[in-house]
Amino acid sequence: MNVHIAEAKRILVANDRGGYTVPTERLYPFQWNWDSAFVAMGFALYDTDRAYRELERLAEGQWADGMIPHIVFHQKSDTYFPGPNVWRTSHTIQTSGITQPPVFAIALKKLHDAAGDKARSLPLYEAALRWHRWWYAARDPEGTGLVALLHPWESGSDNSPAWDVALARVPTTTDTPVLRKDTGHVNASMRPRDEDYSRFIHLVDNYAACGWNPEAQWQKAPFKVAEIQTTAILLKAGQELEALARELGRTEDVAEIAAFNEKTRKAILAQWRPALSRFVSRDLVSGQDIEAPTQAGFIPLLSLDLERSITDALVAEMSVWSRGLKVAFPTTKPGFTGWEPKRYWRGPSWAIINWLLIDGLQRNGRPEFAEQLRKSTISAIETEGFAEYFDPTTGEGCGGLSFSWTAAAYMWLVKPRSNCSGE
Ligand code: 9WN
Repeated sequence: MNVHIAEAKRILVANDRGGYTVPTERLYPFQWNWDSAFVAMGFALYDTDRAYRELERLAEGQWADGMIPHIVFHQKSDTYFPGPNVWRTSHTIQTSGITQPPVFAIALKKLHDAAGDKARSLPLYEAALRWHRWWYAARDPEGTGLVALLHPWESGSDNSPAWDVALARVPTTTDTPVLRKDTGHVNASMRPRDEDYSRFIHLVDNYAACGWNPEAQWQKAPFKVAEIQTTAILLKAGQELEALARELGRTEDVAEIAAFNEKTRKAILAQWRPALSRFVSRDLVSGQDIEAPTQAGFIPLLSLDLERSITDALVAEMSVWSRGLKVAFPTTKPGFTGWEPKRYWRGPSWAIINWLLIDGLQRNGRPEFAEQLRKSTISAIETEGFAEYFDPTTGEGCGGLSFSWTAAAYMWLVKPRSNCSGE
């Protein structure tokens, strides 16, 4: 076996905490939502029982209203802030109060394809459908087809320059003391700034004061962004959910899911901006497009069959961003004022983002560019190890080490290409 695959599997064993996988020890000592979905796809390649466990344990955190939270606090740990006492939620197992990108149904489809265990897939399918209904009810109450985030942590791209304008409106005052732990684990120059954390916690205080009620939060939210990356992931997950509904004999759900998907497909297309050669998010507080150049604008490749002219423009723009880099794809356009190649989501390259882009490029008939990105991601990991992310200019592995989703991504990326997208 390839030594790196053996190492990737070893990391997933080391990060196992009893049927669920922490992203990495100490820095992230709980179960994170989209991390676990990526990890489940990794397990689906060689241990489908463990892959089902990963999703089942995540679904234990699902709220009565359908939301699957961004963190499930299965066990206590004092190495992370903010912990359950800051979130003040009321689910049986302690959880955070916000969500994360809905990769879950994408993972379930790959797992069901690999294991074909209808009895085990069905409850997870039902959990995914309840979550998708929650997205449309709670985060798109006006029925636009784009879903909104009320906290930057919900995007999974916490300190992206995409939030700079919208987040600047959020006060830095907090009721909860901000007692960061992350900067005790990794260098502060790689992490969000203190000011970002004050605003993040201001939002948590604000929503906790709403009793985590979605309608009250929607009314009170000082941060509300109809976000293109999350919406594009939701559409891909919706497409997989529609296929699963048929495969699992839930034909009564098909029309509902197909209607979600069609509304969202049209809404994403309406966010195409030819002058920028990207799709854009919308700031729902100001009503303005968010034009900051981030990776999010290319993620619709994953879930839409785009016209040739749009794919050509996206790929041309992606090539410009990637020029001269040691590891593509940068999460912020190099040279942009907000670009910082080591600071988390303000420039670095992430294996899971590349995985989504590679699948999207393949879907849209650009295998050469997909292949370039795949090789550069594999080589970064083989050279630097399973780091949380990579400095695109030097290739240096940054952030947390022995990172679970980098291990899962590696296993998918080294698979023979005809199976890469699982389709
Ligand atoms: C907040 C676990 C998570 C990822 C996110 C990443 C980071 C948390 C943090 O770590 O976010 O959710 O405390 O920085 O931004 O994408 O899911 O790996």
